[in-house]
Amino acid sequence: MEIARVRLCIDGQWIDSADGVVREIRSPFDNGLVAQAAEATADDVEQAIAAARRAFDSGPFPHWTLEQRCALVARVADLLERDAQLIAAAESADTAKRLLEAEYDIADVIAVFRHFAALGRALHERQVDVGRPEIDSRIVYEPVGVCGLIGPWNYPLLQLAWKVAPALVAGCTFIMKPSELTPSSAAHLMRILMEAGTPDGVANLLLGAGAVVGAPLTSDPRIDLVSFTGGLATGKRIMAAAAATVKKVALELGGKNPHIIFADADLDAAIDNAITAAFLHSGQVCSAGTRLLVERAVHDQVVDAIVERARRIHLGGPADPLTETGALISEAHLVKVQKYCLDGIAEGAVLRTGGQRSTAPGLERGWFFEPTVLDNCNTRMRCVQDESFGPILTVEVFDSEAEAVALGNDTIYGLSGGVWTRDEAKAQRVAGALRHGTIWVNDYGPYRPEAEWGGFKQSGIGRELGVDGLHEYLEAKHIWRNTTPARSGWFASEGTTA
Ligand code: TXE
Repeated sequence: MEIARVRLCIDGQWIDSADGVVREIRSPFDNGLVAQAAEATADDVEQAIAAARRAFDSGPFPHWTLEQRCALVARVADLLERDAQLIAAAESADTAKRLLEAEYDIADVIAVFRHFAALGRALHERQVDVGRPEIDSRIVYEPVGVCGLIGPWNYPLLQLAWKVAPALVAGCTFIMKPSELTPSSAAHLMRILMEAGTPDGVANLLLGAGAVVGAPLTSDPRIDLVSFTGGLATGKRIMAAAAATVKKVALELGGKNPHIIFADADLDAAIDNAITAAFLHSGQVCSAGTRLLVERAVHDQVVDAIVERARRIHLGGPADPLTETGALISEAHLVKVQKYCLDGIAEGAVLRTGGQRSTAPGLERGWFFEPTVLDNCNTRMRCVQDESFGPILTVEVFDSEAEAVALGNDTIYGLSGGVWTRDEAKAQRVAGALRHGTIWVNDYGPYRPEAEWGGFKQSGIGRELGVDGLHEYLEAKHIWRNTTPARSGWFASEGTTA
């Protein structure tokens, strides 16, 4: 296989890093080399921030009309469609997710660009009726400015697309930094942005470690907004760093998502969805349904069925047509997932299946972890409270609707949750009472570019997608124009001043 060379792109130029250092990107499936990525230095970061600032302050882009920007974003969607296969293959190689899954993800990326192009066309200034005919009072929308867009490794291009597409429609300039583990698809996006006609400096690509490349994007005074998807600990650091210059922050920090099954549910569908919710992409999904809350009366039936099916999930590499889910992203992540499992058992959880690294034939060199079910859990356990981001499903039982809601909300996170019941009124009550950003009723997992995505509580700040996902990148400005200027008359008139 040809080893891809991934470079930085600053001010319209593809470059190696200032000191020529390269990071090896290795497949989580077999540790084989899949790409070599330029590792940006502090000097490269400086150049990129300066380029994005220049492009915003004095380049041609700020003079583009909204219609032109939307046309650009629509062109990007077309080009992504043309190269979808190539990009999916690159992303599958970096992440070791099966090719089919990567293809779905790229289709979603394209849909995101199309959504924001259409949404932008519908963006209008707003007239405010102040009750005085001589006053023209308008709310207009302007770009926030220069943005630092920092992405994770689980859905590398999709998570960046949620940021890049609205930033462009809004008229912002930006520096994107994908995870250092998965840089390849972002480089394809950068190539396409340039081909679509994005002016130099508007979009810039930096690659490399969070501490050296990501951190300056969160503290540099020339950056106006930082949008970040990743872990809670990093999110807190970013928010603190951004505070020094009061940057706008948009944070998506994962979740610990309750998946509630009542005894009156369609159990066949609920069990099947519970398995997908927990083990899709080996649990490396911010909205994974990793906390199963099951009504006591059906606990044994539900958990036995999940355990039996979890044992049969086919782990494999990206090219294996039998693969149902793949490897964890890295050895370090595997160690962390294993620890959550062991800690859970030490705290009293009952291991029903899985619980260890899989070294089945063909998987020995990869970071595979067996789909795991921990029964007899409670909210005091770390494996229930912390996001393990691995294929670990924890099970808690409840006896009443109130208890299900209380358990579902007993988490610092608030990203998503699911509820299964045939009782419509109960479903509505529970959906209303759960403090999470997305609730699925008798379903789990679908999201739409047209619908806002984001978290309550410590799952983050702000929303991506939908309408709000564009407004993150816009400043609302109120322009008040008096068509018949007159004296204010507040202070004493000339005739009466001393
Ligand atoms: O994420 P990090 P990690 C969760 C999941 C996972 C945990 C840690 O629970 O186990 O996070 O994963 C960049 N300033 N999620 O360590 O560190 C980094 O280079 C600026 C949830 O991989 O958050 C990468 O580009 N940037 C999640 C990005 O932040 C910094 C998806 C994410 O890395 C930085 C992934 C810094 N100081 C993990 N430090 C979700 N919400 O979907 C790191 N980065």
